[in-house]
Amino acid sequence: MSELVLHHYPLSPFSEKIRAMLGYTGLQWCSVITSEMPPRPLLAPLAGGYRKIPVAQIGADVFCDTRTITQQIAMLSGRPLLSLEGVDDEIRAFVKEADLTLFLACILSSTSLKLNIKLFRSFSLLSLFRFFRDRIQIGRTSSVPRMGLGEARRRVREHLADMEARLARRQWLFADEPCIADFSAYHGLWFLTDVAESSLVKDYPAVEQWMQRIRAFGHGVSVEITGEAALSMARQAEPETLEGKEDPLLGREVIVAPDDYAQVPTRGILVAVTESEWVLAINNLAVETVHVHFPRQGFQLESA
Ligand SMILES: N[C@@H](CCC(=O)N[C@@H](CS)C(=O)NCC(=O)O)C(=O)O
Repeated sequence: MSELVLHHYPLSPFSEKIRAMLGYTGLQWCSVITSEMPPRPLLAPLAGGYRKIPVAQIGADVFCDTRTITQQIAMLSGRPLLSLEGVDDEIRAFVKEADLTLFLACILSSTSLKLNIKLFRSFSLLSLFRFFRDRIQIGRTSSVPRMGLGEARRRVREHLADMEARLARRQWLFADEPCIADFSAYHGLWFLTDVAESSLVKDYPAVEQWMQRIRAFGHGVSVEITGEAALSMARQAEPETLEGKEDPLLGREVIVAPDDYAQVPTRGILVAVTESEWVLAINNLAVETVHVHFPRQGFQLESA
């Protein structure tokens, strides 16, 4: 099996979750920097309509959503605790909350002059306008219950207090080594602290030290490649053989979309159904055939 390719952009919190995990595992990876919003013409042939970031790729297999990406990292690194499949229900529930409600609470709580200055510096005026318009549109079409700034800050503080209590007992949130929950809890706080430079975490010393331990993992060993090179890797590879269970929709054209926000659908032939994934075959001139893996949790599938 060939190397893991990560399609991401520097300011993306969910990408930071994966970059930190790659640093922790020491896996080598190829980095493709993509833009902060569509159009992403070199990624679209690989991921169909799926528009969230990050996306990972191993040859002609494409992994959408960090739920499928972490499963691959757990397998490649031999560390089962890094995937949802390798942990118990309590940890899964924590990750679900951290990746949705708490992530959104952290993003809302990150609104600050410092963040705005950073955004002004990294975008042209026109792309900044497009960026805000894009994110407002994502918010408007989201199915996640809205929360105000006060509510967001209150939730972040509650979350930090819970983490502080856990981290007073041990170095990592649930085990004596990092598990998926540590990386899920980290990325929203990374955006709040390292990108928006909020001081909210300062009142929680055990959390600050834990963040420092995760930062120290770095991002591992990566080589930057172009989007064209990633497409050619997919063209030159065959998708991995799949094992799954029976399903009446197998072999039929289906549509898969996230059920929370940025619900842009992907259309393809359903080629495998497992306990945790739906896999769609997509064909186009740029890649010939790729298998696109979606988690079942947090997504909806319907016949096309
Ligand atoms: N559930 C997804 C969430 C990914 C997500 O929300 N990513 C953000 C960036 S951190 C995103 O895609 N924003 C819109 C965009 O970049 O186009 C996952 O676990 O990968």
